[in-house]
Amino acid sequence: MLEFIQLLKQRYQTVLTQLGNETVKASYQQRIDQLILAEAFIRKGQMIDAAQQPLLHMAVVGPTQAGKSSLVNVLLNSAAAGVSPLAGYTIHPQGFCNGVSLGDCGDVQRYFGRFQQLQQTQLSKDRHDCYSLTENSTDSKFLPHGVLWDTPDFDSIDSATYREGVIRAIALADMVILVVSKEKYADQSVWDIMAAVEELHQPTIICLNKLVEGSESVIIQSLKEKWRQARTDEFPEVVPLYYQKPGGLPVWPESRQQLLIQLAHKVKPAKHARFEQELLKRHWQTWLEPVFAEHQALNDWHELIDLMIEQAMESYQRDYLNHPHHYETFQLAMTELLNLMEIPGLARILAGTRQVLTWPVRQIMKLGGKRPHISDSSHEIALLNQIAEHTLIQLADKLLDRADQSQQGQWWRQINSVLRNQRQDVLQDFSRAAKDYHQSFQVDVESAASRMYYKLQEQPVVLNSLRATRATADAAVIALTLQMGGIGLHDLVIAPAMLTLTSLLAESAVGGYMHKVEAELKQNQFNTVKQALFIESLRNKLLQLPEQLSMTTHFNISPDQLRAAELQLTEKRHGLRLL
Ligand SMILES: Nc1nc2c(ncn2[C@@H]2O[C@H](COP(=O)(O)OP(=O)(O)O)[C@@H](O)[C@H]2O)c(=O)[nH]1
Ligand SMILES: [Mg+2]
Repeated sequence: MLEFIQLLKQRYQTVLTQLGNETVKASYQQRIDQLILAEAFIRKGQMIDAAQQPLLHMAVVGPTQAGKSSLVNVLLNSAAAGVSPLAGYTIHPQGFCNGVSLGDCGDVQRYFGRFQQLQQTQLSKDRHDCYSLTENSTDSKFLPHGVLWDTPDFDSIDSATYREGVIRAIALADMVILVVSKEKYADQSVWDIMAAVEELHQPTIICLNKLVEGSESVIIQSLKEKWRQARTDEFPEVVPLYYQKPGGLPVWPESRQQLLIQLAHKVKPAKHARFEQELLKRHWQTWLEPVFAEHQALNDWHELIDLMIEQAMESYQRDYLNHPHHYETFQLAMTELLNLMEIPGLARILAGTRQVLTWPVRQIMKLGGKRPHISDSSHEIALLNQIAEHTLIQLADKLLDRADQSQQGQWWRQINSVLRNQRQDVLQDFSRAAKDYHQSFQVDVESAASRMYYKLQEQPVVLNSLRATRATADAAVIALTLQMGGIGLHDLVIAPAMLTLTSLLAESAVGGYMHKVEAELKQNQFNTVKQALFIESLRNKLLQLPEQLSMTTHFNISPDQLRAAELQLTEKRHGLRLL
């Protein structure tokens, strides 16, 4: 699941850079933040699982200048955190150990992943993908043992650049100390963040800093309102911190000395896995919305291709298989039958040319390259190529319609341009497949001829009378002319001698059988053409086109990848962590 969330986040980041629409951009940015949070929260879960006794992490978060760093110092009873009157002074997560040693924090670096752990003094303004972890020897009256994190603000202008650090520090925390000042508590950014982390179920307190005596109850009331609008869980305890003389530090009230230690008891690491799952489920539909839309388009694309192929097959059937003047395959079987019949006077010459029809093609080539092969004059091949071309033209038309009408207009526009670029390639591949099919189908033609010939042998009277007929001799000459390259296949189909021979056979005792052979040949041909040309060549080529859609404008997460992730999302846990 972690990998999938990372992948999704990366795709969002890439696609975002290509977006023009500001509203969409903002919503994508929000999802990226949510994904960063989810990714970090899953890592936190892994950290809990791997540890014998998970360390307690506490994060101090809040808007700029609220006094977070100052409060960190108060809580630690030290001056470890950098305090400044300048906004956006703290820009890295900075952890301070309290009652634990650095050696106990080995898993923190694994949690932070690509973020690098540096000494506090090495943290630089130019690099945001780092954090510090510092041992602190002073004793704190207020803190439980663990790591206290000072975090960058999330509201100043520059915060976008170090936002990921804040999010990672927040997701690492088992409990949260929100610091707001009387000036800043109403900022939308504060409540956006508090809403976004609700699903992490972190025990929280609010420190209201820089208070002037007497103003507190009004502000707390208003804080409560803000909390209610952002969150559904209980309003947390508020610790008022009064404004001290200039340059002073906030003072933690003695009465609340135990507050954070008690809050730590509410931390329930065992529930983390459930919370993770809830978090993912809550956002899943929104996060995957553009992926679902692409899959829908992909699905429509498949359906469209299938529809086009059905139409193409109808044309093939109408304009070739069932067309009295165009259907040449059976006539070719007839010429082969003439060979087998060994017509007196012509048998020897015909036998010499027999290989013309014989598979494999290489043998034909051996006969000498000059003679055109029957495929070259085949009306069927020309027609098939025409149908393929026509199919692509119609497809392009349909794509333009979708580009105008569909919500995924962008997807259809781009697939159309991919199709335009690949058109020649698709047609060439088809044309090659058509030629291959035509040549290999001669085996079926020959076998149809042989079947008819065996049937004739069972009827010697018919066979002999046919042999002796003038029309047969004429037809045999036509066949010979065809095989010598003297005429093309189309001439064969309309040659009167061939027509006469065909009707003679049809009217003879083998007529019924001949029709059966012809019907079977056609059916076989229909299936073969559909499979080898329209499915294995054309359809497959077209189905692959979406793979060439730009990776920078599309998510290109496959339905399989999505299914695998969704399975993990819904799988019941059997004492094992699945996420
Ligand atoms: N006088 C006074 N100044 C404070 C108090 N808390 C914070 N400050 C000042 O507010 C400024 C910002 O504090 P800092 O802790 O750096 O805020 P951060 O940005 O939230 O980390 C600094 O100049 C602090 O000295 C306080 O209780 N009293
Ligand atoms: Mg600070």
